[in-house]
Amino acid sequence: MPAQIQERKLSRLFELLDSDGSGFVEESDLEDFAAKAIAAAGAGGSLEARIVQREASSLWRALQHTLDSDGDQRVSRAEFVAAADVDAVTDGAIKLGVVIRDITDIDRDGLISLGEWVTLDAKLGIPRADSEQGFKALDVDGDGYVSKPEYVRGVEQFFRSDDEASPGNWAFGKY
Ligand SMILES: [Ca+2]
Ligand SMILES: [Ca+2]
Ligand SMILES: [Ca+2]
Repeated sequence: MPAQIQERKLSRLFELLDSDGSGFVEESDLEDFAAKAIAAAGAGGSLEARIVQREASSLWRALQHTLDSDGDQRVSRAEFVAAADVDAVTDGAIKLGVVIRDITDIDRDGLISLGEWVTLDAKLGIPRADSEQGFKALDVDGDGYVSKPEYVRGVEQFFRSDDEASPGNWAFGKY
């Protein structure tokens, strides 16, 4: 069983993914999530956009194979929060997070600025205050940017850490 904090984090992510509020995450929700990240970056039609779409569809397949225990092609909240214990899903989610990071770095300076971060989060439906708090948490060295190592560590902590003090818990805002 995942720790309670991991259930809370994944529950938050579930709500972001289930954008139509149907109570289930389906393949179309993963496609929408990828499309929003691509639109936020203005990256439509690019090679990077295709990589994001491909990783989103790999993540859907991992979810379906490992978590859709009743086989109805949709993942309920209860099924989804079990993801914390499934490496195929957390690996896929971290990979998707990393390729989304690459397109979110709109000016390609290797760093995510607050402006780039909130642009993405606004599109994903994360409230501004949560987004800013998430940015501050992931910017561990406080230089005003989320570097690639800071980001990757944060996303890994979001999916894997059961420590209440991990900055990455804030990757998708309040949880
Ligand atoms: Ca299901
Ligand atoms: Ca940048
Ligand atoms: Ca930083």
